[in-house]
Amino acid sequence: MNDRLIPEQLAQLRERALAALAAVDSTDALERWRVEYLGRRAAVNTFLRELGQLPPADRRAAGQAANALKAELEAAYAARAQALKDAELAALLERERLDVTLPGRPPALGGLHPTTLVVERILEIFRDLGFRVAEGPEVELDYYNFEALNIPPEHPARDMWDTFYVRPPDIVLRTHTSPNQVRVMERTRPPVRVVVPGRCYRYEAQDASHEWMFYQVEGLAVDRGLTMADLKGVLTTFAREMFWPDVQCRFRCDYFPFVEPGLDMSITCHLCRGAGCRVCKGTGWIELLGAGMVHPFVLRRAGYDPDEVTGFAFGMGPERIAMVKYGIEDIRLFYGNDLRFLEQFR
Ligand code: FA5
Repeated sequence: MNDRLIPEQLAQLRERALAALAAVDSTDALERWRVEYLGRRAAVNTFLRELGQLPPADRRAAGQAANALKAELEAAYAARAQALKDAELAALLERERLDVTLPGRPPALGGLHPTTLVVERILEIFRDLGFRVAEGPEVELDYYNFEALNIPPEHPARDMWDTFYVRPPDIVLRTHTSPNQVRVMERTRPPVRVVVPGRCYRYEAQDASHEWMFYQVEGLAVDRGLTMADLKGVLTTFAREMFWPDVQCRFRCDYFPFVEPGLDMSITCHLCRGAGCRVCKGTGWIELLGAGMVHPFVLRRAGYDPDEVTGFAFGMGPERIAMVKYGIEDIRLFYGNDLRFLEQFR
């Protein structure tokens, strides 16, 4: 080793090492740098190991200079390592930074089902007319669904209601809400004014106006001296509240074993206002409900005296009412679970 060259060699080494360190941009590169400039075979360590080859007079100064350089490189290494760590942390924070001023993502809000909306409105109208709300079981006894309603076993009118049997022959899924006429009368004394909403089931094919599961709202009023005029008055008032004030109601004779006389009520078609269209099948009328004066047989079965009191009853389909109200042309949309349909009623 040429002693005069020593300071210059160390200075060059220093410059190279520091320049290389400045270019280090990752922990891997930093490790490679450490091995090259501070490792066992690094120039500065080789230099220190070979100090003994220098003339004794030069050794001390050369040793001090080399040690100083080594210390400087170690310090620079530590500083660079820290800087890299800081940069990594800063990048991480930047990636995970929360901008609290960003507009939030609104959660998807649910809404009430159109059937629920209509059932609630129906109940509200009848509450205002002095009716109270009751409920009854969906899994029903044949007795309440049929027999107590004047429909004995083998009666041909059973064909009007295709029935799901839960346990034949005596337990069924109710085919209508009418069993609640008897259930309510059994536990109340007249006067009675009650509406009963709920699901009904029928073993029948689906089409644009028929579902196998649908809702009904039953109505029942029993008191001294109730007549068909009361029935017509209540149902007409209901239709005016539910639809529009000048809605036309049409009552026609119909047959249900548990009423006498029996009738059905239609209203003018909402789409064509009576002119005739696809929805009303050209008739200008849409059938909404069945009704009638409670049959003396039913009153007697429930423990009432038909010579003392009379009553009227009705059963309406909320889906059919919703179809009129919202212009829905197919009942299968109600329980098809298509959000594009349901979201329109939010
Ligand atoms: C009845 O169910 C009688 N219990 C109604 C009644 C009550 C008459 C009290 C007299 C006294 P009906 O089967 O017609 O009658 O049904 C009544 C209403 O329920 C229909 O007008 C219709 O709006 C609705 N409905 C009946 N079947 C279905 C069905 N498959 N899908 C959707 N709605 C239906």
